[in-house]
Amino acid sequence: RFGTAAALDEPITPPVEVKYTKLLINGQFVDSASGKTFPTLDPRTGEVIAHVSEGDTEDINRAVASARKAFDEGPWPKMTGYERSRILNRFADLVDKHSEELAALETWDNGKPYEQSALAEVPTFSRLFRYYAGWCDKIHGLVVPADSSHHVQVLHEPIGVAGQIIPWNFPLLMFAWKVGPALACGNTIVLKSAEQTPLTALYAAKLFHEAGLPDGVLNVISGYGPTAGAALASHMDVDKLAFTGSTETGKIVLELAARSNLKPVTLELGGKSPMIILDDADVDKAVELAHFALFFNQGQCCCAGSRTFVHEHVYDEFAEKAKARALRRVVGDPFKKGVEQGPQIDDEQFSKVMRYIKSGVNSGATLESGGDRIGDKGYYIQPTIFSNVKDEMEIAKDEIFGPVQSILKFKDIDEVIRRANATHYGLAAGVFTSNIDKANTLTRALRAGTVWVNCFDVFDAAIPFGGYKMSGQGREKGIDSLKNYLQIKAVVTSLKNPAW
Ligand code: TXE
Repeated sequence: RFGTAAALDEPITPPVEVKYTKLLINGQFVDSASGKTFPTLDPRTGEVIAHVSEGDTEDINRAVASARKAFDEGPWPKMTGYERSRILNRFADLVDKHSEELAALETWDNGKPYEQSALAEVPTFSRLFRYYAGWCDKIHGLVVPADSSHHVQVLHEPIGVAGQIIPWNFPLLMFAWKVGPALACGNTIVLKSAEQTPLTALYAAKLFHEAGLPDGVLNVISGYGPTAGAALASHMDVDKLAFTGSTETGKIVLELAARSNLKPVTLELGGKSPMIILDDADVDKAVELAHFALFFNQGQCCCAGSRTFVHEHVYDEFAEKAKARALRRVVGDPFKKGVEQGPQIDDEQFSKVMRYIKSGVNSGATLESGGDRIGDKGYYIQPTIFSNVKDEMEIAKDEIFGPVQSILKFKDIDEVIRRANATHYGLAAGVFTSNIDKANTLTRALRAGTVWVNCFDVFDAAIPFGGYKMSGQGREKGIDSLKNYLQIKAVVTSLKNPAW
């Protein structure tokens, strides 16, 4: 079952070595001021991959000073857009050249299947930078009419030093969503990676310098949230903060930003996204899509379709087939070919997911499949399915962030709209139907930043992503992401001769 046993026998040796473990400040790899390091662990075994320099307040101060200098003295913000675009494109070329190493590091540090890293995430990573390279020389302001005799220009300027805090579930992609627009607009950056996955951010930043990025423009600090992360969020010389992570921590960083210098904050937070299967659905296809929507990336997606609402007419057939699909899911060493699911990221997330599985059982939901860990080391969890899930159960309300699918039954569209929207979250939603009118009703009624119709997790560079309600503020990717990194200046000039 779960195609696991052989895969878990002996961990495959990752085809890569760890080259960069220090902090990257002002173009140099340096030790942390305290000299401290922390271990980054292999989720397959819980063993140490490498010891990484542990940044704290003093390192954040050094990194911000370097980003400040690079912003104030240039050349980065003063370069032409075309020059900046060439560096971003050169970086994307280097990523493609080193794609296998990057993919292997990502999988080693995070536990996601190597095929996913190599075939989807690293190519998407370079694609995102090419997208933002395309924007560099197309960012411009406006001339607007005035009632009086004035010439009014609206200038779009880079906002300054951007602080960016990213999570561990998509270390490379979250790096791209943050760094891409900030650089395209001419800003400088201090990025704090997640403590669970510091390796690929350091590698990518090194490639950026090889591509010709001036020193100080992109500084990368590895370290913990309440220390390095909080120091960045509350820094008086950081002009803008972008954060992806839990809603709980999002509130903390927003408060730190407000209490320090009122820097504007974009937040991309948790979710409990509905995946709605209507009664006209081809059940086999719906099962596959809903399976992907939830189990992709070990269920560790902010937009995971974690409330699978199925119409009562197809409910029993769907639940039966969803169970069969979960039992076929191949779980194992993420470096092994054909593996669909690796381990959870760490002990904390593993325990959280196991706790929710217990909660599902105790609250009376029907455990259709899974429910246990796999093996006795690392953080592997069986693909788990609950049917007969009720809205008030914890597993239907909280973000589990693991391979646990909850299947709920509904009778009609008005009911499912009301129930799907009855959450503090509003990140994404999925709709599966062949009826265009029902699809249109749902896409407009659902209060979520993205609604996928007959698809899920489509993440092109140009598609904006972000949440309603407590799933966040602002949008990343697409044209909207640029607004996060621009300051708007109105220049009003008196016209000497209004007639002309
Ligand atoms: O998140 P945190 P964690 C959700 C998911 C998961 C839960 C907890 O439900 O189970 O959050 O995960 C930094 N000041 N998501 O604990 O704490 C931290 O170092 C400044 C959803 O990993 O939000 C890391 O870099 N920074 C999600 C980042 O915040 C702080 C992705 C995220 O960590 C900080 C990950 C502080 N006081 C988890 N405390 C998504 N939206 O995709 C922590 N950090």
